[in-house]
Amino acid sequence: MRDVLHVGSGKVRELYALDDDRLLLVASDRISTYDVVLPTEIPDKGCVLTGLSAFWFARTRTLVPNHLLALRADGRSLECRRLEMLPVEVVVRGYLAGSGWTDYARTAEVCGHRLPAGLSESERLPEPIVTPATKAAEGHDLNVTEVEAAAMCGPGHYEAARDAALALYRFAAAHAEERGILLADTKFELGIDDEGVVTLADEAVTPDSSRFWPADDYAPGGPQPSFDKQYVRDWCLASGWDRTPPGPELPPEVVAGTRARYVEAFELLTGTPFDRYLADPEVVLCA
Ligand code: Q0Z
Repeated sequence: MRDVLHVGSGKVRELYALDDDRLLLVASDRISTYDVVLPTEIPDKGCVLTGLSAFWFARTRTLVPNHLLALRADGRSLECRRLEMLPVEVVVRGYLAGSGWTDYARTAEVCGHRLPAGLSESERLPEPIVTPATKAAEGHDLNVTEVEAAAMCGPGHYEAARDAALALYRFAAAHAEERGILLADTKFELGIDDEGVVTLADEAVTPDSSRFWPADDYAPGGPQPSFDKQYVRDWCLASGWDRTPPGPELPPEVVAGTRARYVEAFELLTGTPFDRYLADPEVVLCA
């Protein structure tokens, strides 16, 4: 790209500076599993994730202000306001999965939330909980208590971020459930704008920042299949891969099956045919 400064790389995304006030977030077609980026891309995955983020940003902007300025015609790039990012990620969990389940099984608590005894893996929580994490150690998030998060962000900023995240989760989970997808948990990144307002940033409620479960197959008492990545995970483990880099190349049928699941999640959640999105990405912005 012409005259844009590369300012950061995620595992599967790139960040560029357009000017002092604006950033460009570009989602690639790369896929990671068990924290390893695979050598094979999933065609259109970046467009699916960018379109979903843009869809949620458009629909929640009256609930919580966000950083979206424009969705580019390539369907995979978002122009954003540059914010002062908070030093914690704000995870909202409606179900007990991942590190939430691990911590609960060991201590009956998750990030300082005391939960009822006897819950099983993947069970729905009585109320969603907010479990902040720091982006401290290389790649790996470290769960912290809300008291610790408030100390790191300043209590006013943390409380506003927590309230925003809970409101966003409740909205997105209700929308998704009506369309056959359980939003088990999702991670938000928020920042402060130039007027001091806590603002939603980064990506929003995508399969890369969330656990999406097919509602039809929901069976608490063990881990749930992931809506998007389950084919990839199952195939990788069945291939004998030991979860250390490099990951295996994916065969064409696994690529096609995975792409189809991403596209299905997009279409269920947005109600828009994915081909229409590719032809004119801004269709997802009319709330
Ligand atoms: C997001 C990240 C990515 C690498 C910084 N609106 C914003 N203002 C200031 N900073 C950010 C944002 Cl979104 C910001 N990240 C995460 C995304 C590649 C890192 F695509 N880092």
